[in-house]
Amino acid sequence: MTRSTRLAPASLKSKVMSADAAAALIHNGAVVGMSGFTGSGYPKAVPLALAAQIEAQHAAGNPFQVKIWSGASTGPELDGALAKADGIDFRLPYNSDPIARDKINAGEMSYFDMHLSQVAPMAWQGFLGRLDTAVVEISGFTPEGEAIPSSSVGNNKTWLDCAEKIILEVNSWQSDALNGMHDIYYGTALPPHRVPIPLTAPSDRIGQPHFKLDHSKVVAIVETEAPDRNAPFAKPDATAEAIAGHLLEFLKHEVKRGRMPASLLPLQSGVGNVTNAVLSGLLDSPFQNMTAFTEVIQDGMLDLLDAGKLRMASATAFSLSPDAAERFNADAHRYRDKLILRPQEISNHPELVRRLGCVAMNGLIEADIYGNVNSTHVMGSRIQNGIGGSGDFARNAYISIFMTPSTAKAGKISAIVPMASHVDHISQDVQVIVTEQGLADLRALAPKQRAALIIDRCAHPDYRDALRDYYDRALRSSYGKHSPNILPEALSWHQRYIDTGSMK
Ligand code: 0RQ
Repeated sequence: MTRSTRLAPASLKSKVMSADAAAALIHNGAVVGMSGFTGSGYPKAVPLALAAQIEAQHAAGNPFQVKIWSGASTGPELDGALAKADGIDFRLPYNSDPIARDKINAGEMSYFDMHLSQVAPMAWQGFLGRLDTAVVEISGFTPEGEAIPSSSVGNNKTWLDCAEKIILEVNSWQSDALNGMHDIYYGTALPPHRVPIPLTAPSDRIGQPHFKLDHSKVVAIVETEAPDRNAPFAKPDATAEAIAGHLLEFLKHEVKRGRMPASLLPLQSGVGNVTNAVLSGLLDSPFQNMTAFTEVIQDGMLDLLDAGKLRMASATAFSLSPDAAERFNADAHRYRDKLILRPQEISNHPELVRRLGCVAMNGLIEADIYGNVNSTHVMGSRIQNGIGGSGDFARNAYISIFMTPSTAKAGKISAIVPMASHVDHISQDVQVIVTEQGLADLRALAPKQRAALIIDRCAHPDYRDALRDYYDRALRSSYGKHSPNILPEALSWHQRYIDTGSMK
């Protein structure tokens, strides 16, 4: 791609303007579909300019807020700046921005947490309402006037198609080599017109490399040169390495038993340091020729590609540390044929996850002794991030694995609890739980067998006795003996922490 593809085509030249001028086209109460997924490909100039305008309006005593739809989390220039300006009154889906998180948990911002695969279909179905403006980062234009996607695809196809007007940010920081890496599928339809999605391997290309663009809807083009801002990953610590070690032993065992091929099945890896550590662990594993059908490409995936262990990866976005992003940009052409970025309704599509038989590996906040998993709510009420794509994958995977350190907050909280204070993944969607203590393979186990195994293998030794004592008393006194519980006590488990600062 030549530098000229960063420039707007002749028909759109008159729309090139400053971020301030573009932001002024967004009105109070507008519903804005922003690009962005896990810190990549989000617009970086217009949201900042919009936040400044909102602050000025508030200072003048005028109300001004917008509703934000995105792909998943974005960056501080978007969610952070707009939340700080008290500019968001509603947001969907996944959020990991700390300022927005605090506003949500203070009850000052409405937040609709959804399965990521369902956002685009629900927008088309009309359940989410009307989309006024799409603000989408792209990396350039084709000679035919289509838009070359950026470092994430997310819901951009849907925002560009649904919105009444479009603001584009053309970011020349993004690598030229992104051109041709994407696969934008235009075959989705609403029932009763849905047809099978013709993808049978993670490497299949079923769409086109660029976004169709209705030039008549484009009201502004803003040129930027700004990096995606992702947090660096922590170097795997002993806990993360122990979790990765247990998981790799399990995968080897599954191959030995003939339940998975030696190249494994397409991997899905969630966000966070622990999942990244598992990818690092795969570097030294015997598995070759692996593939990934996942949401995000993290540092660990690049390492696996570099080492020749991973044949290719399909995702919807990059989620790279600043160092890895520089590494990718400097050498992006090398990864061109090995990476495919797709709309999130395809990367996370339940039909495809089930067909391909993904190995889903996600983090959790707490799991109960029966294997119900809470991925989102600390103490049952404070949202951390959101369910993201974990539900899309966990329900439909060949095998659904959840992993976590056995304790949080420097050992003061057990991640294994009698009853999850909020449930995102019911026990039927949780086949394996791994902590640094060990791994519990819960397949084909009744609830009482699950409880014994999870306490023995996954709970931290400091909490095992308390959990066993609870479970034994529940077994004796509970109304039903299928999933024994003492409800008031189970539900007050976290209250004991709040009262005493410790479960012990
Ligand atoms: O809080 O930052 O204040 O210290 O939760 O926990 O241990 O850093 O773990 O980064 O792996 O995130 C479930 C949140 C885990 C993530 C979750 C506190 C802990 C810390 C983060 P601090 P860690 P991770 C595809 C998959 C849902 C989405 C998903 C997530 C903070 O994995 O968002 O899976 N998952 N998407 O201290 C109180 C506990 C706690 C706790 C952790 N039991 N009690 N606090 N914390 N456990 C990707 C996408 O969808 C985009």
